[in-house]
Amino acid sequence: MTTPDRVHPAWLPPEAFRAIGSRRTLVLGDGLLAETVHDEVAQASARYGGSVRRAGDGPYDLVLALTTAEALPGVAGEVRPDSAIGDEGYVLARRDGVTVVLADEPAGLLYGLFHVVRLGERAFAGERPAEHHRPAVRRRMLDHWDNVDVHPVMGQVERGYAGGSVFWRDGAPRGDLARVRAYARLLAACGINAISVNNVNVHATEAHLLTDRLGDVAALADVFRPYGIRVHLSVSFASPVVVGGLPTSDPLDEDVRKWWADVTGRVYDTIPDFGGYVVKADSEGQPGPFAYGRDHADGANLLAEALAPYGGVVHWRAFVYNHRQDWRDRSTDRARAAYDHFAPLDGRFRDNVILQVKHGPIDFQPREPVSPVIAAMPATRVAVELQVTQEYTGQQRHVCYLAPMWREVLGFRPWGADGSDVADLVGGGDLVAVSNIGDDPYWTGHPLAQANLYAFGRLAWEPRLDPVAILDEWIDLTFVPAATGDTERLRRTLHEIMDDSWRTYERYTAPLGVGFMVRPGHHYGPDVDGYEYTPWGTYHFADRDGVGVDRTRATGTGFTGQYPPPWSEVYESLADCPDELLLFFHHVPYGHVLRSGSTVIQHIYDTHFAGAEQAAEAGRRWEEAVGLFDPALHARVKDLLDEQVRCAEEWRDQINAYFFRKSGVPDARGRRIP
Ligand code: GCW
Repeated sequence: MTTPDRVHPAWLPPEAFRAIGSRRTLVLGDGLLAETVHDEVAQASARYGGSVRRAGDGPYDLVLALTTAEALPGVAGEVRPDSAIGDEGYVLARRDGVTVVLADEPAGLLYGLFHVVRLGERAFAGERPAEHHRPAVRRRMLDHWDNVDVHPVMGQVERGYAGGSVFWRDGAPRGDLARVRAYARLLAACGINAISVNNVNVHATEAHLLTDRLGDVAALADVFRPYGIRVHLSVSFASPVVVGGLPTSDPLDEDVRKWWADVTGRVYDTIPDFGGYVVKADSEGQPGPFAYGRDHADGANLLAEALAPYGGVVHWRAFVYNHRQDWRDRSTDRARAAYDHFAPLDGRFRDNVILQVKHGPIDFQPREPVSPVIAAMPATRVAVELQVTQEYTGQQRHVCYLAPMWREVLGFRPWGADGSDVADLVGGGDLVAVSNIGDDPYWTGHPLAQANLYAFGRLAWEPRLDPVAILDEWIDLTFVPAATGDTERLRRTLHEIMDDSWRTYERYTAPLGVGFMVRPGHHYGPDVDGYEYTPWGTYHFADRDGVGVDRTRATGTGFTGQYPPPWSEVYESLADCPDELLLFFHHVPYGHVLRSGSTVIQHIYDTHFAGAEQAAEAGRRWEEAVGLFDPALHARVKDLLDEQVRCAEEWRDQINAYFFRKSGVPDARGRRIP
């Protein structure tokens, strides 16, 4: 695989700062983040011949100022709003040839600066009425599944597809703080403001990050702080036993409570702006309150109580299910598990507990309904968890631009057309995602997977952004500033390859929302029955007559009843259920006619032929674009597209052959099925 000789700048190439760096800028404000803004402008100015001015040393082309500054010069004073701008917000305006960014707090200045970077020359053209920008979501967080020690099965980064960790290597801090700083900068530029720095599966070494290895976490916090990013830590629920030497971790035990209070106090002595704990409890073998006959409210409240005096929060994951279920038992339904565990606890969590819910009820499949838990807990703070790392969406070997999927999730209205959508529900709260970066020179393995990280940050800031527009922003930052060729063609090529890539991926993988069908263990590539007779709860139930999981109340597991109306009715009904989720909710004969008019079996054949063909078409588009991109990047993407085309054909042939052999129904169009 081709590799560049330096770390790729992603969406912050130096050239993206040309517009700012070639002008006269005033930065007015004190504090760490204002210094960051000053340094960013100074570096850009040094490169492009502009200057950072002092107050009184006008004229200026750009003013970045805190509203608390004693005297705002000229137009900055005129555009200053009467009402509060907010902690992270900013006002952008342009008048009389001066572009102004005003903020109440330094974080707003930083986000305003990166907005000007995004606009480039457009920020300095014409007039611009005052626009008020503020994040819709208060905490915009990335979870790293990075291990400190190399895990014997999962490696340095669990489910990481971009090399090792940028934080840890072989049991120790990696020590490359310049790389961490470059990462912090990229995250701030797309709006991320919180990060957890270790895997939610907390193994023996990682448990010590909370205590004797806290200094390693503090060193990272020091690097993230100037970019407005708070550090959080995944902790083991069994910490009192594992690192504290207590005989129990029972959440109602007095010594256990005192232990957490003491330890947490020391954490805040060391890292005063520490964000809080992330916990995966009673899930896939991780310890939790069930061992003591307690429930998840008892468990989460224990940690919340310890964090409360310092303003810290617990992200308590709702990914709790029985991973040792008997495949013969068709009444147990993994999709039900999170709701069954957590909905009855609504109202019992302390207000600094945030229940972190995966966006779908199963596990980050390319297509799932939105988790019913998100709407089921009005008295609980709920965070939605997305997966930027492409565990089930091509593992950063396939192009799969995920913003369209996330946009659908955020736009879902659990109570129907007149009710709130998921974006409203997380508004003011938390949106979390599992990071997709590693120590790969392109950060994300597949260079085009950078767009997913960028898009997550932007959607967390403004959940109603259009995925195509986000992609344009990303292209304009990442490729256009340094491009030498036809930038319109470059843009067009990337849109052709990426805009619909999630749906392409969906077409050539598991059909109609049934999910999984991946190779057990590593989860890459097709294996239709790979999980069918296992304890993991991810089945498709295909036989000679039909396929799908009956989750209806009438004849199935009753999962549809976890939704409020209208969805409880829509999903229950064979006639009304959306095609793309049909096999998630219903077991149907192969001849069942979809809303689209096609039969299930013909739909399977058609989408698999089409999906593999679309992958091949993407490969051809990319080959034609040689010369428009940096040669090393072009070569890396080409290698990966070759693999995607191969793998998509493998999916097509395995899925089509499997269902042809089960059903005996030939393809109506007579194509070759092996
Ligand atoms: O999908 C599963 C992954 C695990 C992961 C788990 C989780 C961190 O296969 O690797 O563990 O989800 O979200 O906790």
